[in-house]
Amino acid sequence: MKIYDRQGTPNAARIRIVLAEKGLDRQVEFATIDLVAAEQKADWFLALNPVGKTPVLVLEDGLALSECTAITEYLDNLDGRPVLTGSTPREKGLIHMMQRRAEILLLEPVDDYFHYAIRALGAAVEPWRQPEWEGRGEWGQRRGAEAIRNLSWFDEVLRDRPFLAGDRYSMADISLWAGLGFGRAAGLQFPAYLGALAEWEKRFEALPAVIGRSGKELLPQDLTRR
Ligand SMILES: N[C@@H](CCC(=O)N[C@@H](CS)C(=O)NCC(=O)O)C(=O)O
Repeated sequence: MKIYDRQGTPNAARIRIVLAEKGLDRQVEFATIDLVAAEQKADWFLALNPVGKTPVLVLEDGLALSECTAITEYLDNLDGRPVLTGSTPREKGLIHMMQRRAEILLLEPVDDYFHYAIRALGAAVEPWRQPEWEGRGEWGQRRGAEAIRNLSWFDEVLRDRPFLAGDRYSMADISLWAGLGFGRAAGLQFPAYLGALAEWEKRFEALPAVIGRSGKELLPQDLTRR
């Protein structure tokens, strides 16, 4: 299997955690995509994923899977013992819903903040807004504020369960964690008073698939100074 991604980006991190959880790290070859140089918008890459985003997992038979959720479903079910996407209908439904909420309420607004409030990936990817754009990303600013507000909902959920979909972690928690790290790296100031969320983050970072890797191996550092 081959993965096209860029180490240190939030969506690459999501899949790298899945690979570690499933013990699949060694069965995958990585190819780095230069996101700042817009390699993800080149014709050869768009033939793999017309959305022009990473990661993409290419299987031995040539099938190219994009979207972290689809890639996670595939990897989690390869050994017939899914642990991140649920095994009963109830678990699957709940995990899918929580995962999507982590995207809608956090990852997507943070991504909009990154692309429309700060310089993001730069001129090769977003030429239409250079250089006049600086400081004018009002919509991006509003999306950043939404991401901050939405964190309270996750805090409330995590007050009465250790992980978003219950007693064990799932792909929903991976998405939430990636959203938090992405937001911080993009310069969003998340409130410190959300105690249940802070405890959950410690629990998540102590998981065998994550421990010791939460620094720049997995997450972006400072995205505000490009
Ligand atoms: N919904 C997609 C999001 C993918 C995504 O936004 N990837 C980022 C890297 S973290 C990317 O490739 N960005 C390049 C661009 O926006 O041109 C997924 O789940 O895989």
